[in-house]
Amino acid sequence: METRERTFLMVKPDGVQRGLIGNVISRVEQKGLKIVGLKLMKISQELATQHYGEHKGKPFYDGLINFITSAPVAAMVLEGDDAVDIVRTMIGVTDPRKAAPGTVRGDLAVFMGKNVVHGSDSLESAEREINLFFSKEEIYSYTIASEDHLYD
Ligand code: 3AN
Repeated sequence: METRERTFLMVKPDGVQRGLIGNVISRVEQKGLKIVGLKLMKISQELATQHYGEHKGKPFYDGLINFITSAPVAAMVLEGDDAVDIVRTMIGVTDPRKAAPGTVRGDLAVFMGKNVVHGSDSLESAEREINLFFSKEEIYSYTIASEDHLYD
């Protein structure tokens, strides 16, 4: 028996500007993950520094904060068995040049700083990021019709 998990996925400003929100959402829906939270939002300076705190002091940090606050992002909470690992596999490794074809970054990006999406890298990060970006009222528990056909 797998564990039903929730994870955080965000289409970053480059992805929104390039019209890739629909592409990313289609992949998520077709895979069988349930969207339980979804919104377009502009990330504040404060939220950006909380979200990317682990990178503070790195050479790319200031650029990363400027970039992530520059334009709207599409933020999502996704639910499914092993959702954290599944989404990480679907988005591909950080460097799009090394990301496998078939992944979001492998298919849609060419440059490290503009890699279209962010996805939580562990269950702990997922919980932290979901709480940073979403209030309890913005997350919905519901059944999707296809659920019986996705799991045993
Ligand atoms: P991921 O998004 O795959 O979890 P992280 O958390 O290591 O990767 O990095 C967060 C973001 O910081 C990346 N998505 C990327 O935009 C940027 N980044 C990471 N490493 C570099 C780097 N060496 N040069 C430029 N940007 C980077």
